Amino acid sequence: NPSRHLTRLAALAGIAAFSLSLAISSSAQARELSVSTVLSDAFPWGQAAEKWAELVAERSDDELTLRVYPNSQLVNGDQTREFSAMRSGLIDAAVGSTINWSPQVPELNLFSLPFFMADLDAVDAVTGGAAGKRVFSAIESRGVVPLAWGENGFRQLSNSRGPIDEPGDLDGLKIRVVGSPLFQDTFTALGANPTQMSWADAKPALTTGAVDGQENPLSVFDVARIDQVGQAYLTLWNYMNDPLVFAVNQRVWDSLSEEERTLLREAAEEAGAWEIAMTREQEPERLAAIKARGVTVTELDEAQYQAFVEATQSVHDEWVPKIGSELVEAARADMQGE
Ligand code: X2X
Repeated sequence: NPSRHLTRLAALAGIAAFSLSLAISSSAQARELSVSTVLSDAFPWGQAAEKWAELVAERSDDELTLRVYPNSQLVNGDQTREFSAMRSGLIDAAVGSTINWSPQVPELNLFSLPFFMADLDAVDAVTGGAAGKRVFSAIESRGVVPLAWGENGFRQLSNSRGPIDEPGDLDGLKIRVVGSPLFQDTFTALGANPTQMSWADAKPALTTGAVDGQENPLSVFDVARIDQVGQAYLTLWNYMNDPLVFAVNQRVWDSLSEEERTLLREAAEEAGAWEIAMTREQEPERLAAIKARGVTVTELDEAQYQAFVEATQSVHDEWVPKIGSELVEAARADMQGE
C-alpha cells in the first residue's frame, strides 16, 4: 500500500528532523539574553542597546546574542520596576536610566540632585571618577553587574503655559515626573505640583492637559515630538543629567565564560561611548529643529540659574544623607579634579 508507505516515510522524516534539531541546539551553545530599555531605537537610548547587541553578535559569531525589548515591555510599561526585574532574573540585562533604578538603588539619586552637575565635564568627572566606581559598587551590591555608562542627557523643562525663567513661574504647574520621591521634592520646592507617572502614560497626560509640563533631554523631546502635544515652552536649565547604565543580572553573569564576560563588557563600553558622543553631537541640531517647530526656548542667565539653585537647596539637605554623604563628597572631589 503506497499511501501507508508514504505515511511511514513521513514519520521517519519527522523523527530525523526532530533529532537533527536536537543535535543543532545542543551542539551550538548559542545563547540569547534579553535586554530591557525604556526607549526604542528611534532614540539614542534604544540605539545604544542595539549597538551593544550588534557588537556582541558580531564578535561572538552569533554564539551569544542580545535581544532588545524596548518600551519597558518586559515590565508592562512600569519602568521603575526594571531594576527589580533584572535583579530577580526576569530580565537578563538592561540599558537603564539612573532615574528609573533609583527607587531600588538610592545612591543613583546622586545624578538627580538638582543643579549638582553643572556641565558635561562635571558629568564625565563623576561617571569616570571615584564616585562613578562607588555607584557601580552600589549597583553590584544589589545583585546586578554594571558594565558601562551611556547617556540620556541633561533634562530640560517644558510646559504648555508660558516661558519659565524663575522658580515663581512654576507655581501651581502640574509636572509629570518619574523615579524616586526626590523628584516630588524638587518640583514641590519649586512650587509646582509634581505627578509621578511612567513614560507610557506621559504623552497621553500631556495631550489631554492632565499635566502642564514634563522634563526630558532634548533628544527625547525632539524624537517623541513633545511639541505636538502642546508643549510650546522649553527652558534649558540643565538641572540634572540622566546617565544610562549597561548591566547584567548577577546569576547570568556568573554563568558566562570569562571570554564571554570580557566580550560583553567591552562591547557595552564601546556602545556606551559611541552613544554618549552621538547624543552630545546631535544636541545643537535637535535644539535648532525644536525651535524651527515654533517652540519658545528660554535660556537662563547666571542670576536666574542661581535662583533655581537656591530654591532647591532643601532637596540637597534632605537627600544627601539618603544618597550617602561620602558618595556626594567623592562626586564633588571628582568635579573639582581632586
Ligand atoms: O520616562 C522618562 O522621562 C525617560 C524616558 O526619560 C526615562 O525613562 C527616565
